[in-house]
Amino acid sequence: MENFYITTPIYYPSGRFHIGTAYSTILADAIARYKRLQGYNVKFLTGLDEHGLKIQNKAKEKGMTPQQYVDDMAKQAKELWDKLNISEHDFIRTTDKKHEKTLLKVYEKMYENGDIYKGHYSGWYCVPCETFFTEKDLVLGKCPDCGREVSITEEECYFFNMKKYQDKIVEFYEKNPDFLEPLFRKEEIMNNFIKPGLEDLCISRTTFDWGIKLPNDSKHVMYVWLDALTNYLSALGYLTEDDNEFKTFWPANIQIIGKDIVRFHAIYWPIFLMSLGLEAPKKLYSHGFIVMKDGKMSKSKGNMIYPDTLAEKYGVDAVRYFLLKIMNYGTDSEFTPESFVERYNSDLCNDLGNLLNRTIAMINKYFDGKIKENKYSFTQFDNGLENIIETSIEEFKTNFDNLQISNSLSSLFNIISKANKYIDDTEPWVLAKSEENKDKLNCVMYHLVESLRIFAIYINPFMPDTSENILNQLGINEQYRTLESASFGKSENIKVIEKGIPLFERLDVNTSIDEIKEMMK
Ligand code: ME8
Repeated sequence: MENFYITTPIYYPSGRFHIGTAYSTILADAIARYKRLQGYNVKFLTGLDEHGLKIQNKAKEKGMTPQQYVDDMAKQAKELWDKLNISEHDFIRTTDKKHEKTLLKVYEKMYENGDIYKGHYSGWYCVPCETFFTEKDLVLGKCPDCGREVSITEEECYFFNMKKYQDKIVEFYEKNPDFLEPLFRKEEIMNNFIKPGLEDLCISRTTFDWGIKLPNDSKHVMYVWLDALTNYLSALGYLTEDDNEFKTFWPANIQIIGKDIVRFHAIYWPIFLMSLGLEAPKKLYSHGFIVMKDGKMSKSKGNMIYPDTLAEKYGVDAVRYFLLKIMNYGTDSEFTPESFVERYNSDLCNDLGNLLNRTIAMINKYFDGKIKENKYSFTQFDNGLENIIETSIEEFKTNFDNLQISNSLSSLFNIISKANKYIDDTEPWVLAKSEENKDKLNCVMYHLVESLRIFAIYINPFMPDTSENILNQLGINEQYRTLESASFGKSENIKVIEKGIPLFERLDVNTSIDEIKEMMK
């Protein structure tokens, strides 16, 4: 069995997890699930980035110790992933002993290689971002990442010798032009950061103590980014006695990140790996941000939306579908209550839900719930639908493999809209009027069942419950729920449920929009 390792960023537990954080995890989950369907041995990693001044301050605000605070947040994160139906995964925390063991060894190895030296750092420091900036990095005197105030800070620190790797990172990108997607992000990184010349990176701090102490100088704690990036290795037991998973799963096949942390993953991360003599991940995919009508989500604007609140009201699959559908490849997309309700009603309720309901109702009405398999075409529209299924699946695969996730969903929903049209074209209610059209009618029903069955198999990674629900209502045997069986004409002995259960209840547009607005805080 081939192995497949996929990771999400490890999130800062600095507040309740919003829909943006959920997007990265749901996207990674959809990929992990699809790879499992394809038969890969998948390791799916997510977790929390628990150290640093920001977390230390947050805990203080709440009157808790940092450890108590992060324990509480880790519980919340795990509950959220359960609620959002995130499939089997490993959950790494940077406060795990396992992580600390690897991190210390990683540091020692880099130190022994001569990549770390002691010096002084003076620069503009942004506390929330925990990043130093040079004068020219600042935008109107403020942090270029978050726009907040920065202050001059000077401290003794250990540096990682990035300059030593300047040529190697350029060469790495020449040899691996597809490493970072989308391509325009690579251009940005190349032009704005690599080509102008790398600066050595300060990898320790003395101004706070909520972190892992350097093994050779306990006044210093590890800088959050060296700490955080190492999670992808520590979760596999790298440089510990139990490193089987490391041997099995490294290098990662794909690492999912948001556009805000590309610089860390596209420059420092491959360089750290070079220093350790390790291969870089095969792919780094940076997605865009979910934004609101008035720009970035933020508590102060009162425009935050939480995935669990949304899922409690409208169902997990609707939230998963919506996020995966609206986010275009690599760019920002807007969340609006209007678009959520519109997609829910049109794609899920009208197109998909109605197709299933009509199909089940007709099979019950005309055939007492049971139809025969029917691989032959009886109407002039059969071949057309069979071809659509085939080409849509091919399109789906190409889109999915190219991380065009939203388009891959369109490919699948094309089957649904064409199957709906097929009903209008074949007019089963007319065929039902005469006994001699019985075979034709059976054939039409069989085509509808097959369209829904194949759709349900492929939609599983995106909407796992809906997929199962469709297959159950259609009475599809286990053997016809696999990817191998997902082509036209495979299923047989169909006995559908006696009374169909709606997959998605139609939403009243205005009421629901108001409800969602109410949820936004
Ligand atoms: O940066 N839309 O953690 P973080 C889409 N701990 N995705 C969003 C988003 C939005 N509006 N907001 C956040 C950190 N994300 C570090 C990472 S990894 C070694 C360390 C997602 O909690 C996106 O994937 O700030 C982004 O990269 C991540 O959350 C940042 O999470």
